[in-house]
Amino acid sequence: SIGENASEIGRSKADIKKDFLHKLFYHLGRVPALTTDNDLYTALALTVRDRALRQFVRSTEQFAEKDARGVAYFSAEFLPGPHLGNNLLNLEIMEETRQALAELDLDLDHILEQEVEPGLGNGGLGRLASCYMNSMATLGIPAIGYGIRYEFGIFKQEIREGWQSEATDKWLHYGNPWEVMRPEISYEVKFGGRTEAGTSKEGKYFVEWHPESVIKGTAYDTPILGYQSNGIIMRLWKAEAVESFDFSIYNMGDYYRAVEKKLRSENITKVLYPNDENLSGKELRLKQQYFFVSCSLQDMIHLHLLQGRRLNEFHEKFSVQLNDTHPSIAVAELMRLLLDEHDMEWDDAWHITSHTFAYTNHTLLPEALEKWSISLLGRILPRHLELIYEINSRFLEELREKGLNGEQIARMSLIDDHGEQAVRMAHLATVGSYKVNGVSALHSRLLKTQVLNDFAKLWPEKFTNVTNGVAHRRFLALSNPRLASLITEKIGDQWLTDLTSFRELEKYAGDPAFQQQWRKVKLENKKELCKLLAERAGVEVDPAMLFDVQVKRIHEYKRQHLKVLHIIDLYLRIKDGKGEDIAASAFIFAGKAAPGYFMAKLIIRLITAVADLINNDEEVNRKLKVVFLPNFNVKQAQRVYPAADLSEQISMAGKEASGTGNMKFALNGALTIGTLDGANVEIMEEVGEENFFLFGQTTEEVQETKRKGYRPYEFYEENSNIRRVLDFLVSGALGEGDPELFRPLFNNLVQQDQYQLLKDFRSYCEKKEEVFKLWANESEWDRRSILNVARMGKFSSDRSIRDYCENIWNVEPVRLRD
Ligand code: 26M
Repeated sequence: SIGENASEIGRSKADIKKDFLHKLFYHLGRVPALTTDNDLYTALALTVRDRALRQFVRSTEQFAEKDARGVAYFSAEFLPGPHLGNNLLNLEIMEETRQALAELDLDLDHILEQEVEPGLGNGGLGRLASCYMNSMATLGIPAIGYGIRYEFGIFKQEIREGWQSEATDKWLHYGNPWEVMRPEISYEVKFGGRTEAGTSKEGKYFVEWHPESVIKGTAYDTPILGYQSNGIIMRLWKAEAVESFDFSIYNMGDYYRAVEKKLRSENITKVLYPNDENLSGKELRLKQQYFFVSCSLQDMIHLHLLQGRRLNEFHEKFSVQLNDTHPSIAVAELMRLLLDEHDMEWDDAWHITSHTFAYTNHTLLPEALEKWSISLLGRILPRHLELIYEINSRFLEELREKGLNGEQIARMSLIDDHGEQAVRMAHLATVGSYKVNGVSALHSRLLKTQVLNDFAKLWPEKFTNVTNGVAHRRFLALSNPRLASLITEKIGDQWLTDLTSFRELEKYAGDPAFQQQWRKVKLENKKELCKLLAERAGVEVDPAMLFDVQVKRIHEYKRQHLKVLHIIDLYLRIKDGKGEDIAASAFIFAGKAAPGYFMAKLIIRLITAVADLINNDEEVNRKLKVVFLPNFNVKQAQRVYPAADLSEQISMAGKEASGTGNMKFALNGALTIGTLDGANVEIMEEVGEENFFLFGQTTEEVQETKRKGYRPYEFYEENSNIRRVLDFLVSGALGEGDPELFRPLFNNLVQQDQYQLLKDFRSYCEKKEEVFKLWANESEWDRRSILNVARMGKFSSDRSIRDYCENIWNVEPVRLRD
């Protein structure tokens, strides 16, 4: 087989060195004496890509041989992070490569630094998709990830005069050595126009769609490796014009018009939309969603038929996981392909469709639930709108037959009739899927009892939970090599494929010698982060301080400003000469705000203002430092988690669907201060309440507070601490002396406080006192840190993927031969 023929690709130091020099010379036209850093990076990446592609080819052959059932993961976002280091780890050639380069007087770490990561996602949802790719590959799941090859990923964040400013992310500027373009794998996607119904000679009803425009999607494949052997691909679609215009038949005027058309077509995959932005009415966003879904389904059908199978058994061979509602137009598109392009009858097509898809919900925030107006849908996808109406009318008829009342039926309809008529994409996804899951136990429960309650009552067996997990190989083995080695020395390395074996660390938690080694690792990691903080934020931090870290997208529900209010409280205490019990702390923040989200941007401005005040005040800056690290991404994340002492997971209960940063921190030995929200609940359950700093209201208490009529103003009036801190916001002491700068935040907190910061403030401050106290007891802190890590086994994405396989996909791992 082809896979066997490629076996001359070696893994020894000598093989790697030879291939690296070969790439440098023949691919890039360089000799070692005359190279740029990017040449070195590209040559090494190509050397490693060969090996990654070989794994992919071999895995694919074995999947095909076994005729195994497979998974297509549909996601509008992927955040793979830097590939090079991860691939070296998964191929187990890190040391060989390091030595091969050293013989050429080159430093692997310096080369790793050069990689520009693909920022093709916003945050948690996109990163989760990439963690799952690694775990599916590791477990031998026949899988493919389908998505969009955005030319510009998530914007690059810069801080200018304390404010966020956005720059375009030109991640393809130096080329992308990891992808393979597949010009022969391309599909046409139609947009706009009108439909026409007719009856064939045989008397069969049919619909023809006469589109206004047609765009071509071309596949770009990136191999994603699992640990030790398997490789799968992430297939991303790029939009292009259909006609390859022919010089000779155009005069000059038409030539330029043709070029213009080409440019317009390419617009579809130009740029990733930031979330937290009001996307309703964003025509291009709808086009992106439909574009990638249509290409992917056509590709799957093509593959299926190519293997000599019948379309009737499509759902027996594939499960399609919808990563949120972004790809949910797939339900209508598969119906269209089966009905209009493959002549199937409605009932057969619906059977296949509704047994193919499974839907993961990632948020309960009402403003984040996708809706597309009927007018926009009708204009861009006229055939799909008809199909959605038909799906809806059959569904509502079923409800009527079951005896549901008009109010229930209106609530469940795929069409929202309040204001401008719109399609509720979560309802379409739920009706069109055989399984629906939330991403943590709490979130799945709230999904069933609140947002999708009517559906859960109708189809209780459809609803399930899969708690998120993280790629522990990337977020521990790769990014925290010191801790990884220390652990491996103690318990061996089987944790790389079985994180639950970390349990064996428990017996060393109280061992003073081990604690000391543990502490030393953390200190070294903190020293390294200090370099980054000095370089990128211009702040000198003492590595002995308590590193108290909150890194995640900036959003009011995540309550970064709760942490800021507490910092101000500490500052005022120190100024009053009452700061003895405060542990010397570095408060570190990072995260992007959606460009149009004013409050989130103001929170960043508040952090930088507090940082300026505190870091420059000789009276407090030996005790407190505040840092905002710009442009948080996967690369930076890998340097932050290993250096954290305290992880801030302080969202208002009921709002964070899961969180995954919480897991990455705990895995690296940080203790958590957090609410009972998302996966925090399960983390606390695993590590033990006594090893977790819990504060704040529960989801039920939050809802009760709201029901009773929450009046944040009373906290301002009655709690002198809160009043002092809030008044400070508008005192002119912050942000160049303009007392009005933070007025919108002040007003918001005192008048609405939608996320009940003030209600949880006292509880948070009290918990921080406990944190400070424990920090003074080094060995007890270390003991708890070790126990946290020892009990993280559940939160590997390997476990999540096994759950998906068993509860949703009904897919068996394929035992792969080496
Ligand atoms: C959109 C418009 C206006 C305001 C907010 C939004 C919006 C908010 C969240 C849109 C999408 C959102 O969710 C996407 C997302 O990334 N969700 C995250 O998914 C992770 C993986 O499951 C979870 O760990 C996070 O808790 C969840 O927020």
